[in-house]
Amino acid sequence: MELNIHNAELLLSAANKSHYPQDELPEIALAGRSNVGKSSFINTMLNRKNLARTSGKPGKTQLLNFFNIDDKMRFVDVPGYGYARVSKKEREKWGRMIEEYLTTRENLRAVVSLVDLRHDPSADDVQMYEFLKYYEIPVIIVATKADKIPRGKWNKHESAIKKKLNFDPSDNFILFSSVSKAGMDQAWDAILEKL
Ligand SMILES: Nc1nc2c(ncn2[C@@H]2O[C@H](COP(=O)(O)OP(=O)(O)OP(=O)(O)O)[C@@H](O)[C@H]2O)c(=O)[nH]1
Ligand SMILES: [Mg+2]
Repeated sequence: MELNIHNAELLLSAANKSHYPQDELPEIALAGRSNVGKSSFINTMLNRKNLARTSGKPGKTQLLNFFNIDDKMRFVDVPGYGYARVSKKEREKWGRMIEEYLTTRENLRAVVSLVDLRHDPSADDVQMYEFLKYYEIPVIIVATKADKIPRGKWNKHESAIKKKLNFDPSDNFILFSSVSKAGMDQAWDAILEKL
């Protein structure tokens, strides 16, 4: 697929099915802990500074944000999980929103599941991976913030993450940095392959 990544925009934000875009374009969703770098991933992949809004403030993204890329595909930025300072009620609302999207959306081709390369995956990270495997949703694991780990230690961190996730070797695992752009080409290859 020929994609002009410069032709990208936020199409709409939605909390439920009735507001999702109504067409057949393939979608790639971004999932991960709050602050892991989902919005930064989108910006880096699209070579934009702040198309998907990022901030030091976790829990900023509250809705599913659909980004149109060249009228050929979409990224769907999903609110992060595991942010401590939200009420139980909000967490439940989040759970329903994300579950509805992931289990019913026919446009969904794969989920890019982001984890922080520096740390062992959280219980929520493990649960998300298990959820995606259970529903047989194709998954690409992207380990973010690789610039914060010396290259000589990347392997060690990668192995620890794979072990904790009970990683399926047939899935993609990509080391990524929004700062150095490491892993960007690999991530595009993996995504385009899923469309
Ligand atoms: N050094 C470094 N910092 C990063 C990287 N990716 C993201 N960050 C920083 O991490 C913080 C959070 O990034 P976001 O992209 O907003 O994270 P998010 O997953 O979208 O967070 P929520 O929308 O709250 O779920 C920001 O300060 C980013 O600049 C990376 O690859 N390297
Ligand atoms: Mg975000």
